[in-house]
Amino acid sequence: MGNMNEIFETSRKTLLEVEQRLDMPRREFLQFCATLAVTMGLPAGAEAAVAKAIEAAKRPSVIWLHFQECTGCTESLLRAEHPTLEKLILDVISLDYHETLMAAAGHQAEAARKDAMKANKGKYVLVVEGAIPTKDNGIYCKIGGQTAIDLVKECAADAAAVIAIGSCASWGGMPSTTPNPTGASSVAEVLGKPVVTIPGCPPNPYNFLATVVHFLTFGKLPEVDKLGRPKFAYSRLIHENCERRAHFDAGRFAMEFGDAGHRQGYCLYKLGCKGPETYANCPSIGFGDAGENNWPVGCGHPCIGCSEKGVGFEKPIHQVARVLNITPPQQYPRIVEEQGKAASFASAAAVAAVAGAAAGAAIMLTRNLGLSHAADEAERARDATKSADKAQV
Ligand code: FSX
Ligand code: SF4
Ligand code: F3S
Repeated sequence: MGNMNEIFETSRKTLLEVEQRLDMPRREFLQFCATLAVTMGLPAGAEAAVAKAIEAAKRPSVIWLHFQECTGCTESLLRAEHPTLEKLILDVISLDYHETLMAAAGHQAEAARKDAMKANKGKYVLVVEGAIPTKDNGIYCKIGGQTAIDLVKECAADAAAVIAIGSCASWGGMPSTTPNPTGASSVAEVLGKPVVTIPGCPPNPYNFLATVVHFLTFGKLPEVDKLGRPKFAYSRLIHENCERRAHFDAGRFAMEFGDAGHRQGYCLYKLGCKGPETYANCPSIGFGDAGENNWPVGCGHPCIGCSEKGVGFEKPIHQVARVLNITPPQQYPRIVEEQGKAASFASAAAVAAVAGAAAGAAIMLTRNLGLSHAADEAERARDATKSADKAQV
């Protein structure tokens, strides 16, 4: 019991200190830690470890480079409310070089970068925002007389971790789209080694914060997939967690912007939504702390697949998405398995008509019924993922 009291006393004391340091009520601080722990997919109770790591205030030095981009990634971070970037700068990380936010300019700024790199050799985190132009020896982006290629190589050499933030740095993004006149490339391509990527245009600030806090809490970066994306944020298709998914399954689609279906919040698949082939947690965590449904589809716009190489900025908005992962709801009749043959368009249409579904439902239902054999489904999903991966390499 004595031991428990001691623990409570210590944590009360540190929380009080944090309250003063962050100028943030402790309830809000603990909520922030819990939100980050949930974003990282950590088990219940992990918020205590997160809080402890932040309380300890071992601020890692962060060098943040900007190349070919719109600065939307930084802008989106500025919109994170818990805590504000200002608090982040002052407390969670030590942002020693950031061209947009630092007061220094010119030689002073470059000196700050070199000093921070020297003082924190092997320990600093390098964050890269924007693609790197590689054509014509990289002359299309120079900072302080150095090309982006040289800068990223120089800064990565002694970094403890490299994080590519945004689609531009992760896979080339918007600047790399055809005809890619500057040879815009990703950080991993230029460094010739994998890095952690947080794609999205812009990416969700919580995914960045959670990645940094994971580094603080566990001393290592989170587990990633083969594209370098933290699994906690990019292991699910948007389509799997979309609040409009029930409409997709029932065949209720918006056919035009502003039509009755659109106004009633129907699925945006036929307006070109790329949620079925885009991996990201946008529907689960939303953007900008502005309340429920604050993400593209939630606001009535189809997902353009901004985080997914080969989809975002490549596929026309009017083109319907490949449905990578078909998971029909429980209540779907397993007609194919029971009858041993594929359902006809007429029978599917009849089911749709009986259910009183909209015209589009018949087509979707036929597609789904035609795929409802589990083995077929699995095979198609595997093939689709394989070709998607090929397209991404
Ligand atoms: Fe790219 Fe970030 Fe898109 Fe913009 O800078 S990911 S263009 S949001 O800002 O790099
Ligand atoms: Fe949501 Fe788009 Fe999937 Fe429809 S197609 S359920 S809008 S992610
Ligand atoms: Fe981008 Fe689609 Fe999310 S457009 S922000 S990946 S919903």
